[in-house]
Amino acid sequence: MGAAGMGRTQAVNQGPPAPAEALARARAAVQAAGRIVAVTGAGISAESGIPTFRGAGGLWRSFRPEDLAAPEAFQRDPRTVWEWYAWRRGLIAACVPNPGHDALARLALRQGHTTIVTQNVDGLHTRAAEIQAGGGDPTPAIPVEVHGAIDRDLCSGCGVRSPGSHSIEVSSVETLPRCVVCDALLRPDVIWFGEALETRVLSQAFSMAGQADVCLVAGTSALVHPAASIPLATLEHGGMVVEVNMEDTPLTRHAAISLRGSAGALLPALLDADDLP
Ligand code: BV8
Ligand code: ZN
Repeated sequence: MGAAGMGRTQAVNQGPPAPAEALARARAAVQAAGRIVAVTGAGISAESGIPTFRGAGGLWRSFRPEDLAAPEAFQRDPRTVWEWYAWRRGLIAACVPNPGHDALARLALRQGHTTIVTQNVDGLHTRAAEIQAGGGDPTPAIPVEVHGAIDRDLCSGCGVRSPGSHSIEVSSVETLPRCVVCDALLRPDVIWFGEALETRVLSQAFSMAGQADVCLVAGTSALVHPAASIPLATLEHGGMVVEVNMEDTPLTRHAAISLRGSAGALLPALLDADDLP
């Protein structure tokens, strides 16, 4: 039982059950696949209690992403940006991986040729990898984090990275965290809108997708580029896209199979080996 078995996970409307025939076809494709790349978005963390960006009650429903997740916003008003990220850090710290994260981690640990690529910055895939590895080597299930990690700090001056603190005083600019090396303001180590993704990380994600037989896309609106194009690399290589989402996305028309339902319910049904207890 993953941590989700011990922690609280969020019951979400799982929508109508995915047709058994589509699920069986997707299961067969995954089992026959030599190489698999999973690309995840905020939807896979919804059942852990982390609001998505664009859905109802989402993180960005109340303001535009450019208002906070952008270098200009940090330049203009670092205090408000830190207030939002400190709040998100606190929220995430109280959440645990859910059965969707756990099933992906078990597949990667079992199957050996599975790469998890995530747009999420919440670190839940890493926590699921460590829990599911049960003291063994979690590395095969550690994700490629294309948008960075919210629990790491990055110096806005000299680029030094450090573990993010959970007790940031956001009452004034003067109390915001500063770099011990150059005294510039620290920022969360995430990729903001208008910022380039790390070339090495992005090339790794596209290269793995370009070698995959199946790209399993779970919980993303497929609106944010260049991450949204990663699954297309699998198609160009002759592989197939299998989508898990509560609704249609721009990727749905590219998917050989698109399963409607929640990642927390569908991924264990799709991925867990037959002989799992
Ligand atoms: C770049 C980190 C170039 C920060 C994030 C026009 C103007 C300006 C820019 C652009 C433009 N057009 C395109 C761009 C580029 C822009 C972009 O794509 N904008 C979009 C909005 C149009 N991209 C960029 O700016 C990127 N950089 O292009 O740089 C460049 C090149 C060289 C030199 C300089 C610059 C940088 C993009 C990265 C932005 N950072 N996050 C933070 O988190 O605070 S993006 C943010 O969105 C998150 O990372 C998130 O993961 C990502 C994608 O969102 P989703 O994960 O898909 O989440 P969403 O809420 O949208 O959807 C959830 C889905 O889950 C839904 O489909 C829902 O149905 C489903 N769901 C819900 N519950 C469940 C579920 N599914 C299954 N089970 C459930 N239970
Ligand atoms: Zn510095």
